[in-house]
Amino acid sequence: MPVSSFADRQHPDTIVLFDVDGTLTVARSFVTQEMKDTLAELRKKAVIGFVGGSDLSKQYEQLGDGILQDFDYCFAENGLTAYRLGEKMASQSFIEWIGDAEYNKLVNYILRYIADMDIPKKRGTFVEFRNGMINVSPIGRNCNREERNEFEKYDLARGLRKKFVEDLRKEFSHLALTFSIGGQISFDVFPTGWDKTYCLRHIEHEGFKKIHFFGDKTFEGGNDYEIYNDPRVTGHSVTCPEDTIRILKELFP
Ligand code: M1P
Repeated sequence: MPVSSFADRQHPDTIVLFDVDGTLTVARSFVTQEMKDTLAELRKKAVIGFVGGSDLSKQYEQLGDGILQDFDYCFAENGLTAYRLGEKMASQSFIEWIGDAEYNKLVNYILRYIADMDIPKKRGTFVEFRNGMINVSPIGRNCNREERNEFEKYDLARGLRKKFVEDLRKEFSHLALTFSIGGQISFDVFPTGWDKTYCLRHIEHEGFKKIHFFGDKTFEGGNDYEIYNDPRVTGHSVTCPEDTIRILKELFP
């Protein structure tokens, strides 16, 4: 069985998967040394992986240059970009799924919608095109940290992203798309089913007997909700990276 790749672990048939923002790191921030040490210890006991909504470049920024060596599985964009023991795994792409004609209609609608939004600041990169999804941000992904925090507060008080997503759902109801608000300034758009449970496809033939998942956005509408509630998974809801460490110490003393 493929789990023999992990025969050096105390529990080679146990995998522990982690969300990134709010679970391994503070949102869009760098991982602490304490968390790195905790994960290195855990890796002696079980197989470990992360499953983030962001693309791989952001996970490099947050978890460090050594992610392909430090984690057994790296799942970016919910697993649409996937690595096992440093080797890239085959996956699908959003553009192949949707096709250029529908994609153009979607992106044109989004850009017109943002052009008409009356918000105090607009920067750049309103649509980020990724392998397994697009990411849409009314302020634009080029905003700095202060502008990012300001936008988050502004949006929380007015529900701008919530309304944007409702309007998109109506306009593109003929497409099986999911709109997921997972971070501070944006939302992700991907085919329904390509949420974080997508990454389980990459491990389902590995023979793991126990799959743990740690995430902070486990509430309905949060981007950890589906995997946290998946019957194949034992979910752990955390409030911050320190909480993750606390639970890990209890589970793997
Ligand atoms: O991992 C959660 C989200 O992180 C970022 O969101 P934001 O920039 O809005 O804080 C994005 O990478 C998003 O895709 C991701 O879901």
